[in-house]
Amino acid sequence: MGKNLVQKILQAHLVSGELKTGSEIGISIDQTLTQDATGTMVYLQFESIGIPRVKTKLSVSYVDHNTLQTSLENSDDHLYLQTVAARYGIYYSRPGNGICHQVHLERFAIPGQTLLGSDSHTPTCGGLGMIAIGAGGLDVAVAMSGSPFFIATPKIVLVKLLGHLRPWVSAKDVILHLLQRLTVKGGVGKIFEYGGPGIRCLSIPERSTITNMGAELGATTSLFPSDEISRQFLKTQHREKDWIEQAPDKDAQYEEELEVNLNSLEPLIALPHSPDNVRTVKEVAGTRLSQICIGSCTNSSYNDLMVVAKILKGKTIPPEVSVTISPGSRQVLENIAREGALEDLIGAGARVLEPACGPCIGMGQAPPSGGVSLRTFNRNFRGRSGTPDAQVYLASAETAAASALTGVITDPRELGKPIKVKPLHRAIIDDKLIVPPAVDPSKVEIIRGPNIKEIPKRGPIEDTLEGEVLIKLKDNVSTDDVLPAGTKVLAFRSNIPAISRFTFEYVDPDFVNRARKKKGGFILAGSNYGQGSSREHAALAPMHLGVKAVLAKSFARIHRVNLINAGLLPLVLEEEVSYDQIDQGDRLRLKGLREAIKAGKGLTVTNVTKQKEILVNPQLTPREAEIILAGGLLNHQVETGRKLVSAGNRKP
Ligand code: MIC
Ligand code: SF4
Repeated sequence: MGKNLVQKILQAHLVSGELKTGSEIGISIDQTLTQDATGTMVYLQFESIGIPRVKTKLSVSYVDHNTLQTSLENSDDHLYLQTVAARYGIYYSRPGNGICHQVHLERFAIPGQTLLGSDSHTPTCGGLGMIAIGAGGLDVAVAMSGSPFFIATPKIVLVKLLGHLRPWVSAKDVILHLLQRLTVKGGVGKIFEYGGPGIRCLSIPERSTITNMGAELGATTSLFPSDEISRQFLKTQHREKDWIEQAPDKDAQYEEELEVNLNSLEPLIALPHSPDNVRTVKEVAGTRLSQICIGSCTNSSYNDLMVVAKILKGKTIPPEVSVTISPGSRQVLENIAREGALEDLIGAGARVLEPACGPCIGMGQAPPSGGVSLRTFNRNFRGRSGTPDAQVYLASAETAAASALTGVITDPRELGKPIKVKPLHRAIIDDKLIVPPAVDPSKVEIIRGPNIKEIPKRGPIEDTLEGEVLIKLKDNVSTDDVLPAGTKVLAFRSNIPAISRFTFEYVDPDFVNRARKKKGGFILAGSNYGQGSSREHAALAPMHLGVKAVLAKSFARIHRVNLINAGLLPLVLEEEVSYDQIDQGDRLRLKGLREAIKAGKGLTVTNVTKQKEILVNPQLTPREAEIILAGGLLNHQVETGRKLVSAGNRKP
């Protein structure tokens, strides 16, 4: 039986387990990436594992989320990241060099390899034929120490693209179409492998727009084959030597197949407040905008910005709307400058920001109260922009640029004749802001400012957990809801005690006080709890506030693992009705936990207040059960290391 591409790459990296949907496998990781907002935790955790140098083929640390250095906390974090990278064999991409996913795609991605990143949009590099997976920071730290990454084998879905995109319709519309069809839960437990003749009309940055936003489907990752188009892309990057063909067998099998006829797509837009709330641009055309933001790891490539520049050239942006442009990388900025496009953008009145995440993570450009913002980004969760009552829409660079001319949502097809951008043949390559690791690590002093605090750890899990339900949440609660981003909060990513003050800030401002007063308790949620960002702070902060376990109808993949890694039990409600039988303030009790976890059994929660028994299941693999029993992955790693040493077989 022929193999699909996902199976081929996974098989080549398989360290343990069997490629059978649902069963746990361990895969070796070739490359890792981190960004500053998750990276400080990753490196603190890596240091506590106690390995002298990373064991991956390549590890890169990016600073792209909080580049503003609005306070000493940020600057101190950056200094820590730079020095810790130099010491442990990690490349360091300095602030201003660009967004991790865009830079990684340009400078480091290699078809057929595996990449693990402490950011949920790591699948961006799947556009170049990598298995690129987003994970919590601790998983990345562990992968850097040479241990495999464990995951339940996902279901492999073929997305067959047919036909050609029509003028003014772009890759963003392909993924918005899939979000409309499948929803933000539609990709959970799946990998999307793209194929079919339609892939030939998509450049690598366009493919990467699609794989990037596969994260919004909840997918483990998404990937395209590596073909002639990939070779051309790598040639443009002066790294043709990294090209290798990657394709499924001719008779490859898939567990599920979908077809998308590219010819039938039209410009689409996600309405507030979810990336799957998709309509045609036509349906909402005319909506007045106060702001347009172009950029983010989804749509900030050379091609995206060239299209925008050509649309804006010689025109003036109306005064009612503020337009910002964040190039994906310094390379993109230098190349659009060479082509004269930067001048066109500035000339039209756009504000050109530095190559970084910027407004996407709420670092500036919060819309006015009740303002409407159109963004080429990938997430529009309520409050993420920094303005709780802002209305954020997501669309392509073409739609954003057409709307920048009118100040209202505008279908780009109204611009008439399509625009052609000459493909970049040889990019200006300038890696000055990528600092290689130190040749002599012993000479590197790791600098730790006062904002770098130790990572809190939980002790081994108790046999009985008891407490109140501190909060009852609905479906699709995101990690932005659990722990928001933005200028106020991001500075404390290396300081869990300080950042935990913001837990559920926008959802329930009283949560932190209540959690402290009640000395911890439980969280109850609906389905897909913890979707979105990979920030492990969304597990560590509640843990720090005394949360003992989370009960939910279902969990998003990365957050579930982050909870386990932090030593918190993710408990799936066995029956839908149980959700209605628990209210905020109810007292819950779980007994005989350790035995039940060891035995891999389900558990009964007693709702002491309502006198009801509720069935839950932690659904742990044997390895995850060990982690929970040890009180989290760090404790578990140390224990495993100790066992290896005492058995006299510690690997060098
Ligand atoms: C995001 O887009 O939500 C982020 C900010 O990049 C996060 C990571 C973080 O919270 O630091 C992600 O996608 O994982
Ligand atoms: Fe940065 Fe936004 Fe991409 Fe997250 S989604 S990595 S914040 S640009």
